[in-house]
Amino acid sequence: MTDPQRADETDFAVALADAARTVDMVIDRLIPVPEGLEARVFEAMRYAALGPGKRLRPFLVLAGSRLFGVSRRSGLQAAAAVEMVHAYSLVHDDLPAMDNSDLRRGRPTCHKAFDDATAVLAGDGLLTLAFEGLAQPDTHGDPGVRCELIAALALAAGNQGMVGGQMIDLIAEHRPDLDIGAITRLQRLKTGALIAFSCEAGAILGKAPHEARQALRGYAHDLGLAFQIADDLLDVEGSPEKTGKPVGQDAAAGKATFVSILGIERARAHAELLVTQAVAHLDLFDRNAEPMRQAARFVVERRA
Ligand code: GRG
Repeated sequence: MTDPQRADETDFAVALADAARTVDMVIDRLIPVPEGLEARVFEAMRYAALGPGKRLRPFLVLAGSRLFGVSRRSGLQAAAAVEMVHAYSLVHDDLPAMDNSDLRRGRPTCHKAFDDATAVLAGDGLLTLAFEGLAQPDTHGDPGVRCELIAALALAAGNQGMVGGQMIDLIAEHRPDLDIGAITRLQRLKTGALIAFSCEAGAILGKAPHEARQALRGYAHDLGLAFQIADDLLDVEGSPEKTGKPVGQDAAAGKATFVSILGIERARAHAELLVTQAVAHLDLFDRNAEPMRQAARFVVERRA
C-alpha cells in the first residue's frame, strides 16, 4: 500500500519542479542577452536568477493563483517577478559589504563568478526588471490589478519589508542580546514579507474576497517564520554539500537567532507548531489548497 505522506511528498516534489521549470522559461524570456558591452550585466542577472534554487516563492504564487482561477500566464508573470526580487536579494546579501559569502546554491556567488560592481548592477537590474515585468499587460488585463500587485511587491521588498529587515539584520550582528520579539520582527521583515507577497499575489490577481486574503495572510505569516526557523536550524545542522551555501555562519558571527535563543529542540517544535497553524488557516479552502498545505510541511522538512 502507498504511504499517504510519501505520496504527498512526491506530488509536492513534482509540482515544485514543474513550477521551477515554467518560471525559469519566463525569466529566460525576460532576460535576453543583447549585443554590446552591457551584455555582461545580463549574463550576471541570468547567472543569479536561473541558478539551481528551490523556486519556493514562484511555487507559492502559482499555488495561490490556482485558488482563484487565475490564468497560468498571469500567475507566471508574478512568479517570475518575485523570484527575480529574491535572486537580487541573494546577490546583494552575498557581497563583501554584507555577508561576504563565496558559495550560493552550490556555486560561486555572483560577485565571485563576475566581480563586485557587476554583482551590484545585476541585483539592481533584477529588482528593476521584476517591476517592469509586472507592468506588462501579460500580467493582468486590468491596469488597476497590475498597480496593486506592483505596490504590494514594492512594500514587501522595500524599507517596510526586506530592505528594512536586512538593515536590522546587519545591526543585529553586533547585538547578541536581542530577544525573541526583536528576532521575530527582523525575520518577518527580511524573509517573511516576500513570502507573504508570494502567498497573496494570486488573491490580488484573482480579486479575491477579504476573508480569503485574510486567511492567506495568516498562512503566510506562520509559514514565513517556520521557513526562517528551518533556515536557522540548517545553519546549525546542515552541510554545505546539501544546502549549497556555507553553514555555521550565525554562530561564528555570534548572532542571535531562533536557535541560539530557543535551542535546537524548542526551535524545531516551534517551527512544527507554526506549520500546523499555517495549515489551519487554509481550512476555508477546498482540495485546491493542497499544494499550499504540502508546501508548509516541506518548509520544515527540507534539507536545503
Ligand atoms: C540585500 C536587500 C537585501 C536583502 C537580503 C533575504 C535576504 C535579505 C537575504 C538572504 C540571506 C538568507 C540566507 C536569508 C535566510 C532565508 C533565505 C531567504 C534563504 C534563501 O532562500 P531559499 O532557501 O533559497 O528559498 P533558494 O536558493 O532555494 O532560492
